[in-house]
Amino acid sequence: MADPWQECMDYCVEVTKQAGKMICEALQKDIAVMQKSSPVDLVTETDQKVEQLIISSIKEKYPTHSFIGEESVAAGSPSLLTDNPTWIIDPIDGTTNFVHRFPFVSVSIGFTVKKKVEFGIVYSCIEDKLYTARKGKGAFCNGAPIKVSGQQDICQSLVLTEMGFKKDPEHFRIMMDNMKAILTIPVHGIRSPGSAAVNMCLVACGAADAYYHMGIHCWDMAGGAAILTEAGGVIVDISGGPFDLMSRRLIIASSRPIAERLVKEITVFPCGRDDTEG
Ligand code: 2AM
Ligand code: CA
Repeated sequence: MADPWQECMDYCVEVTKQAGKMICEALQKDIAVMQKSSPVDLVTETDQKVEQLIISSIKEKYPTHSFIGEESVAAGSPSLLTDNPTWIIDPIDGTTNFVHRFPFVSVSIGFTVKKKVEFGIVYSCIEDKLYTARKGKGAFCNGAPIKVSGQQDICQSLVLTEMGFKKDPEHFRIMMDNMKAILTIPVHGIRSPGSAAVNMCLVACGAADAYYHMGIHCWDMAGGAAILTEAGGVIVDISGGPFDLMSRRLIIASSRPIAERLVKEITVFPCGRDDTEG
């Protein structure tokens, strides 16, 4: 039987490439920066224009599908995941990197049907790396198959995380204590590339062995989740239970022992849900 979602994926690749081109062109010009929830939560005109381009292109072809886009949600659209085919879009993942021209800036799109991710596309556009994954068909970077490192030993691992926007003192303390606990296992190191979607792809291609984060959103995770899973990675909730796309938190790893060890080391702070806020 023909794959019903392959055509959507092929179209998504084309739209994502156009979006990446728009971002790279914007990087050549002055960037006007605006604030969202706090002085360190940034947005630019390019975030908004790229999301408009992606949503209008897809809507034209698939008018009955649903959309959850970072900038549309910021403007008041609901972020409820239903059984309807749904495109979950981050037009620029790594907006702070974009503003500083720090070279990890991505377009991330995940496509769900009945709340399950069917495919994911992440385009790290400055690096010109296009990551793609269709459920059951493997993960690829620029067309070449990728897989996780398979590392089992946490002491031999490189771990990714991000520092977050909210500077609630208690969250800040837990975030720092978590990093200290992980560094003293010890691990080889902790890195913060600044784009959740790129982080997931770095684990998917074996350049890092784990990534954990509390406070991100479904649009930061949806595309990367498909890529990581298809590359043979493990994805769990920060507490070790099943991963929940709307839960705003995750641990991913190259193997189950590494994921389980991180679950033990990490103290969880509340970060809300995407489907109950705003
Ligand atoms: P963004 O660039 O789309 O805003 C770096 O902090 C990474 O975490 C980026 O992928 C950033 O996405 C994402 N992120 C989104 N919301 C966040 C939040 N509330 N706290 C921390 N990181 C967040
Ligand atoms: Ca974004």
